[in-house]
Amino acid sequence: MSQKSTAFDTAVPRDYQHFFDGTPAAPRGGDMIERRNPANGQLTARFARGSRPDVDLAVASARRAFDTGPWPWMSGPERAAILRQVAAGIEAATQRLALIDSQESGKTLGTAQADLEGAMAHFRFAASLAETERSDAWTGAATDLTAYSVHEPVGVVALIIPWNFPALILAQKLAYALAAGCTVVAKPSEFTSGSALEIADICRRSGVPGGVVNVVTGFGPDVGMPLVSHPGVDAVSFTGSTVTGRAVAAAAGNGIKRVSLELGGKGANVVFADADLEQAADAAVFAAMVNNGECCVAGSRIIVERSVEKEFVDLLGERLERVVVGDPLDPSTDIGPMIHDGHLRKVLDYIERGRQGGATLACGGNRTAGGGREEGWYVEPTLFSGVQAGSAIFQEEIFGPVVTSTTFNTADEAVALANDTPYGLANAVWTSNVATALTTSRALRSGTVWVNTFLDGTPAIPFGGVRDSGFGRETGQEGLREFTALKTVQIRTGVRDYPIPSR
Ligand code: TXE
Repeated sequence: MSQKSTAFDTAVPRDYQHFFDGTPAAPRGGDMIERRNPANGQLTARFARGSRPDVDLAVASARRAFDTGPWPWMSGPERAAILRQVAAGIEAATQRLALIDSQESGKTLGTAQADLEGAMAHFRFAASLAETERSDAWTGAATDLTAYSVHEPVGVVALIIPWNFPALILAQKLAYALAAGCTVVAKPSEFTSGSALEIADICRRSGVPGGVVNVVTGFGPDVGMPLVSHPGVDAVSFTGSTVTGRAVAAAAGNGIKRVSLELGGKGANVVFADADLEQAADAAVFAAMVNNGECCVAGSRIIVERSVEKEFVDLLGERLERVVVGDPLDPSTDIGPMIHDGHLRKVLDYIERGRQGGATLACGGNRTAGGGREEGWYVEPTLFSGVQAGSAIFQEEIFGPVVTSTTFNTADEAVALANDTPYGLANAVWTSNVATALTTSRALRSGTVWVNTFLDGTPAIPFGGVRDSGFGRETGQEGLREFTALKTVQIRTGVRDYPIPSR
């Protein structure tokens, strides 16, 4: 089977339909959503505009595949072999998929390629989990009772995907749901649906039976909510905003469905005076600018010890001045445009609030022509220093190339500042002192803490948040467990003496 799939003419818009039962399906209503490339405003794709009848068909397809299909009953090694084929299929299609994600989201081609490397790694790691699945046995509880547990697939799962990492976040959920033996209905973002549909087709070509992976495209209220509340869906895995996550959790709770939520963050980079400041500054720029700053684990707040604040802000400023804003397809570009004009306005509005709130604008702060478009959706890398903890730019997720700097005097103060937002996804600590690293990382309230590194990890390490960043874990063994339900089987080999006598 050849999975080679090449790049395409970027000037020609691609048309996509839904994907049910292993084949494309036109939307019931017949409407399409037009997606314009945020880098140049040109039409890049049309997606089916789904509605409730499309959701019904997608869920029916996944339901059939789960209730009657071979997928949940296959052995781990059989599923693993297919998941590795999916990884190979993504590898063969990397150039095409990366172009699609870049054109639809505005992320640089390099970031899109890195996302696909990550996606392949998730499919390969999930394959290894599928073939090494094991559980507990209780053999000593009673002489004639043997019990064991089984991690069964939870059923039909809804995966709701945002626009910032279309292929990667899909893979962080899909690979593990498939490894567990679930069937899936994915709803990608209405801005970036192309790669999810292409990956669903790669799954089919790799041997995933029809109906196991379904994709229904459209807007959140039209497709996402009917999907979450659909009685045929057993569990929901959502990545997106806290506001939408609350509504998703409420609907899932109402249906007594398993739900996991990854809801963004406001990560801190806590820099102690004894840290390697050059290294910390390199990481801080990457942490704040990666994926155009549209990243849930962005290190968008610098919390720096007062004695080195000036030095550190200067190091950051020098580096940020060198960040290249421009055409996402140009290999020299570091950051591309914002996802859409409404988001651009939101980011610029935060910058304005920062200016008016008394923070010092150390660099950037403007919309820029970036890739040559006079009216592009580009924002300069922006740094505010002297930022107060109560301000909006310190508290709220900006989701753009904007980083703030705030000072501390003591380690306790540093921790209090880092924890002083409603979020709890990922933070980092920079220090050369092991005791400082251990005590600070313990006190930070977040699902991940990096020490002397940022955005590190492998598929084996679980990822997720606490507080307003959500709950549940993706990736690793824990990521698989989000898609399994524990059954215990108890076998009595002797004759039991019942307390109520039979008559
Ligand atoms: O997110 P939404 P948006 C944050 C970031 C960004 C903000 C808004 O701060 O600026 O959220 O982004 C689907 N029922 N993050 O508006 O609305 C929607 O179609 C069910 C952080 O794009 O949460 C899309 O597929 N689903 C985040 C997905 O939810 C609904 C990544 C996310 O969209 C729905 C993205 C509904 N009622 C944004 N409404 C992260 N955690 O990384 C929308 N959706």
